[in-house]
Amino acid sequence: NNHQSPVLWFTGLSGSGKSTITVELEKALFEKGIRSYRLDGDNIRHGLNNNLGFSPEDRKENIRRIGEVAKLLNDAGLITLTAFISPYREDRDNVRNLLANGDFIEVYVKCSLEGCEARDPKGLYQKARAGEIKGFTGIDAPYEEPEKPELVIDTEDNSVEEAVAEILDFLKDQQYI
Ligand code: GGZ
Repeated sequence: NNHQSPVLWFTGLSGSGKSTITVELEKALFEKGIRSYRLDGDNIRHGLNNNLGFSPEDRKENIRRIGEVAKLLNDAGLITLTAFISPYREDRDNVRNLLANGDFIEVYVKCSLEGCEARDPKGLYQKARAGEIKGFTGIDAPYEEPEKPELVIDTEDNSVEEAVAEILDFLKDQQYI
């Protein structure tokens, strides 16, 4: 085990499966006796970032603060899992550069807009299509795909279990666990 703990930065559209995968990954790591910490909308957007909305500026600030928190958790030696759309390439790259030791693992949770919209677990796409939510990612706000992610997880055709297994394999290959 040659590495410091990584930050696994999950990015992808709403409904792509980021939260579900990170919850299950955290459980799988816990069962192996590995401590991790998960940052997501529930503990960040409702707390630290409860003054931020979804304008481009606010999303940028959202990601900047999450990057700083991830750095602190990483310094404390925890595997850190973050589950945010993080739609802008530049903002993700800024976090990558903040973690200068190279332990930023960009995980692209890939699912087509059609696929995410068909799931629509919270009915948000429907609201966005109806114009009840403005600036919704994928509808009338951009999502910039990662160009060189360390890992691509296709959730269009794969189960959550398969996704978790793939990430665990990657972490083993890279000698993180
Ligand atoms: C995208 C929105 C929006 C808009 C509310 N656009 O499926 P969800 O509900 O649980 O995930 C989405 C979440 C996105 O927050 P993030 O902090 O991940 O976004 S970002 O990284 O861009 O800052 C969705 C909900 O918040 N949501 N309005 N306009 N998603």
